[in-house]
Amino acid sequence: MAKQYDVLFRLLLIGDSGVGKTCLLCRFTDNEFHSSHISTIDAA
Ligand SMILES: Nc1nc2c(ncn2[C@@H]2O[C@H](COP(=O)(O)OP(=O)(O)OP(=O)(O)O)[C@@H](O)[C@H]2O)c(=O)[nH]1
Ligand SMILES: [Mg+2]
Repeated sequence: MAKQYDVLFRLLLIGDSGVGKTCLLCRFTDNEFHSSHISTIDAA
């Protein structure tokens, strides 16, 4: 089932790969930290 939202924000974070952009969003949205690095967009 699709995740239910009270409020939906769309954020664009730009920066070098592996600096922690996804982790920052995960911390704010779900209060979680993932120690593995899976590139959001694998452009390498
Ligand atoms: N020690 C430490 N590691 C972090 C922190 N933030 C992120 N990391 C680690 O850094 C790695 C990359 O984090 P991501 O959030 O995936 O990086 P990203 O900027 O989204 O990378 P791309 O999606 O490739 O652009 C992961 O292994 C994270 O666990 C932090 O605050 N402290
Ligand atoms: Mg990412």
